Amino acid sequence: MALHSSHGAHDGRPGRGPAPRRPVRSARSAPAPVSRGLRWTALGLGALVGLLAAGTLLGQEPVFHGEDHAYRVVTVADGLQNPWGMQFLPGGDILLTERPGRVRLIRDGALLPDPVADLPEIGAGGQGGLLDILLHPEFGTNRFVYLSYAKLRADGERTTAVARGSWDGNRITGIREIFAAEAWSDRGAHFGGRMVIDADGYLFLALGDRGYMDESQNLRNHIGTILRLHDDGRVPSDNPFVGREDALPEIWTYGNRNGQGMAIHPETGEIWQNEHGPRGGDEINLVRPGLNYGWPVISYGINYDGSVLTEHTHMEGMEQPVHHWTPSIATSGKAFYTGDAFPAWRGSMLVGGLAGTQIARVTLNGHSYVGEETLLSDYGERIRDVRDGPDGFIYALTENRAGEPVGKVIRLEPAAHD
Ligand SMILES: [Ca+2]
Repeated sequence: MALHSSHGAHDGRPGRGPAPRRPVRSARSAPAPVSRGLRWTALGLGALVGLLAAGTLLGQEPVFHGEDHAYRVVTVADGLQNPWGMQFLPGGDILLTERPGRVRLIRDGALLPDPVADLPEIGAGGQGGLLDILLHPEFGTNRFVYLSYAKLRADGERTTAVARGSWDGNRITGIREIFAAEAWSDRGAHFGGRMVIDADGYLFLALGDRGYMDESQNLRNHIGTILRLHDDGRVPSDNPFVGREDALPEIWTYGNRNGQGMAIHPETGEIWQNEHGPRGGDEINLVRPGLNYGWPVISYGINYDGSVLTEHTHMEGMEQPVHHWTPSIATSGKAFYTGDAFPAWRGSMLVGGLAGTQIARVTLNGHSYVGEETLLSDYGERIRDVRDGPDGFIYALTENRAGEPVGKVIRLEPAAHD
């Protein structure tokens, strides 16, 4: 496995456009599917060997042996192109995004062939495109669905924006932009994009540094921050920088490099985040208002070319991460596990890894890191998002870095130890 083999972000391949879409195998009402033989030819011999190794040709699912639990990996849906975010609807159906600009629905266990939202124009390309999807905590009554995405401007620059629509049972309707960040750039990297809404109804959005790392310390724009908004995009009057002339009022935290995962702790209600370091120095952070998380003044990482990025790992007035990974696993989406299927894992923080092709199951003691177990290490897929399923299983999105339509929704289920 090559970690960060090229200069640039390890999260994607900037400049690479979306690949053509292929038919989806698991669609319940799909048109006549391409034959399996043709599909494997298209995927290449390497993928075929991988499928053989995984036992899927024999209808078996690979079983992995963790420290406390054995688990099998079940493919819920495949044929996806850079799936990025995933949410469970009441009843267990799944809404998910594909980065080129599609919202897909898994209904009764089958991926429907057609997208289920008419989106605003999405600035897809590089790491940008349609990003996260989020249901409002009061979804049962207001039906609100949030989407984050790269917004394209006439001059070709992009930023991260949030739109809100309503779920009508079959589609997301009435989608309109409620917020666009001051983070415009013609660069293709570090859009952030992960969202959560807390119990008080505030929407939090992670913004990356867009390739301008020093701007993460500049409060006059939204680059390298976490923002806090009302659920309709307005600015809360009690945000930490409201009233300061040298700061934008949406900012909740700053000095963040590229937040790709956020999750609310199921017991404390606290927001936890993980962000990509440069080469090394991926971080887990506890998100608290007004704080400076240090990028790029302090970091445990180095430049992609191996040179020193900063001499400092600590500085007064800047937060230490709860944990950092060197080498980077390229942290992605995250979740806290609350299910019953894997009792020994309950309370764990699950962190996806892209380059690290894993789910890191992190044990915390309060605000302290205790240790971690690497899940899916032999599975060999980039993990883009992790979710705590309502059925007690763990769900994840996998992707191919080149943007080929081989992404999957997978589910970890308990398996008997041999
Ligand atoms: Ca930091």
